[in-house]
Amino acid sequence: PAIIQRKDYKPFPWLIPQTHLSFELGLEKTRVTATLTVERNPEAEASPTIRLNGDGLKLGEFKCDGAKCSGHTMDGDDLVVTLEGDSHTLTIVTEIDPSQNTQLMGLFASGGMLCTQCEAEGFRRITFFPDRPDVLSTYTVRMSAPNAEFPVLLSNGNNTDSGEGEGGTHWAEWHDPWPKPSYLFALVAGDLVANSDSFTTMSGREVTLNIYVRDGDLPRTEHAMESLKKSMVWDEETFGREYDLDLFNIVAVSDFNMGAMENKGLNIFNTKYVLADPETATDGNFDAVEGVIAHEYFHNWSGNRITCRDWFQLSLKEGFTVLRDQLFSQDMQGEAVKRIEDVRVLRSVQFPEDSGPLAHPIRPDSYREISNFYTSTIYNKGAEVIRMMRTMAGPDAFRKGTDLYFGRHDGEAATCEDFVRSMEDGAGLELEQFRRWYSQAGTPVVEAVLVHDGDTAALTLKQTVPPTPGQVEKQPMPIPLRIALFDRATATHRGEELVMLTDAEQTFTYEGFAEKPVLSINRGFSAPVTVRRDIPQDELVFLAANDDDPFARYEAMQDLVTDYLTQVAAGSQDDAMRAAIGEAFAAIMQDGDLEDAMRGELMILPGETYLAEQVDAADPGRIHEARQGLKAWLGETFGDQLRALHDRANNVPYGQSAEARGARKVKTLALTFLAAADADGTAKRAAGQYDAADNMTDRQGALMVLAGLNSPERTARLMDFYNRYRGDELTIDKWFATQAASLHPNVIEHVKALAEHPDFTMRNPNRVRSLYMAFAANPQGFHAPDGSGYKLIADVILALDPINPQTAARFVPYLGRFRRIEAGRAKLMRAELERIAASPTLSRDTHEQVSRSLG
Ligand code: B3K
Ligand code: ZN
Repeated sequence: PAIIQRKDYKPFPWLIPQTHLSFELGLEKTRVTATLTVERNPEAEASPTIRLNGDGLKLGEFKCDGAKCSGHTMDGDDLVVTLEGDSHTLTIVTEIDPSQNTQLMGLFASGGMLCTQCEAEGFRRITFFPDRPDVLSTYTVRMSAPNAEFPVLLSNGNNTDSGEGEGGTHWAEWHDPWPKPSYLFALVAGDLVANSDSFTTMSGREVTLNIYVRDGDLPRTEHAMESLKKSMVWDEETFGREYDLDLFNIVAVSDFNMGAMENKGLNIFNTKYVLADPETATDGNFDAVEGVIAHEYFHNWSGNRITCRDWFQLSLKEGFTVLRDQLFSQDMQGEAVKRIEDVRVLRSVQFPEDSGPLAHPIRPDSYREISNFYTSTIYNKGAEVIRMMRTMAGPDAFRKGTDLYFGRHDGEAATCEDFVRSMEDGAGLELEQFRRWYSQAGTPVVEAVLVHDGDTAALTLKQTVPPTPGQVEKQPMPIPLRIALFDRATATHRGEELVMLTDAEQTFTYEGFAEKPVLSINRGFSAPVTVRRDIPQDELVFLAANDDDPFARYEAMQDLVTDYLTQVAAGSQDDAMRAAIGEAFAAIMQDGDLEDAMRGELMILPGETYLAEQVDAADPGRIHEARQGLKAWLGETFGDQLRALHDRANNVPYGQSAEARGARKVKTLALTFLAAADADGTAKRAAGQYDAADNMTDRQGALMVLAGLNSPERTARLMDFYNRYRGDELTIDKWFATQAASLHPNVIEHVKALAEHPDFTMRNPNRVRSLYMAFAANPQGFHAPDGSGYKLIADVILALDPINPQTAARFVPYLGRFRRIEAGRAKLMRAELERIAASPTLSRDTHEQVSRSLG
């Protein structure tokens, strides 16, 4: 299959000022008539033909300027038309069957409704079109459909007209005044009800807001509506961005490949990121709804008003929009905890990606299937790179930079380079060397050594950027590190400073330290790097207790535990170190100044994937045992304190206050430590939490703990959960995921049995992810020493690939990590990848991921 290269970009030779689409909608048969006005693009090299992309489409009628035309041929899936004049009108008829569209790209059916997903290349499954983000067109859409089945007809922009048709049909016309690329087109037809509200923008425009769901789901839409209104105010206040249509629609659908989609004026969401109430949604779900609603809304400027020139620029909209949603959530929920959560995701997903065979820069140089590049690197590392610019500039200058970017490129399909230049001109940054963050892959490693002599402290920083596929040699990156030097006696410092490490090695000196200070570095996680600091254990303990930067405090605790666990996994047990961890842990549990939300963060042990990343040839089995061993020891040693913590938190009534949310977090966390130490006693305690629960956070938390235990309480509560929520898709997803993610020794058998459950289906991505992604991310099941976990996931990939290649390909990275795993398991993982590769009918998606993984 063809490799697309960033350096080959050429502007499209034609403009498409107007796109008129007419749909005769039906679940099994939809007829699409596209009428395009085309004109030569004066800024592109002239071409005698126009290439209209298609994917699996059959051309029905085709006309040029209203007449039959012979000057067109099929080239593979594309339609290529010879055009003699400077402007023409093309009429194209296609017929599609949404009910057979299991890929969920283009126009597809979900629970009796019809909806679209066009990013990145789904529009070409609806009609022939230059399906690339730099072709902007003004869309007018007419839909007609049977009234009874599809009473609601939606598209982008404004509803301009509607009426009754023949034979029980009706029709609606929509017009979007803002030119957009095809990937932002959307259509929805179905039997839906709306939660309606309104918002007045900063200039006084009244915007109607609707969240469309299936009848019955309406009571679960309030949180999404509140989140939307908060997002709209926040973007006005923080980035000066105002909404630009009179209508903003959101539609929730059950079958969706990802979280949501930012189509202009008509966001389409996975139900998972819309529906939430205390009975069925955890606190994590509430936060995810708020974050994704914000993310898609913010795309209206960072993505829609300014879109991407080509898909290599994807991080231009995604990295920036993730940063915007992170800053929003920090403002809504508290900066410290949100920052820790975001870093945890980065380290457990993006760092492994960046150290493996699929590593790529945030602006890649080539791809075969663009769907494979909606990665944590593009999204999360992309956000970190822009966050560093904000850290270097400060929030006010950063805002000047974004203002300039939005002003300069409004209405354009822009590049990462445009963004960087706006930051240079608007925020006053010098970013020549910084551009390497866009072109070099791999997580930089910074070694920090602090030496004290006389009254001088000298900090030496060395950086290396590891080799990644296709990039062996790396140049030093500019790395902004927020640091502070603590006086141990007073537990204070003289103020934080921002150190810029720009060379391979640099030394920074500080005068006036009679005693050796304690180094706090990369505070707030100011740079997405791995810091290896040569620091005595007692200094980590000191920072874990005293650092005034909450992230740095968390980090000290993580480093302490990481050092200990990697040693244990390597076969050496340091009891003094464990005792030090115990002291720090107890101090955290008892610190009266800490909010529970932060207490919880400090108590969470580093994850197994992260731990595995810290060593060469990781043995997942030993890492798992080491981590469980420490949990058991802590649960045993601090059993009384943990039970007291659980009891205290249990007495806090349900609510959305930070206090109540924090209490729920430490409540279940306390159980996880207790369970590792005392299975029987904790099974009873967890069952008590389950039975008394008046919210999903407590209920699922208790169920999660029980699912890992061999106890009668386990079976009874799993059955209760299923019967209680039977028929409620999102909650039954939790039932599948909780079992697949469990610590139970027989998890593989459980997963295999669940795959046979009548509620399991390969057709619904949420269900597939609930069962199999949860399992693939469960180290003790997935890394079973006999390779049965690998085989299971390989079988899933092979079975899912013909149904939904995009989702199938998302499982490949779990197997692709074999180079970082010990030899015995690595061989088994590799063998499964080779088995997949040998399949003659792989999709482009899966084929690309497997062949890159095998390298
Ligand atoms: N832009 C979409 C992602 C589309 C993924 C297509 N495979 C959602 C988002 O990032 O907001
Ligand atoms: Zn996005």
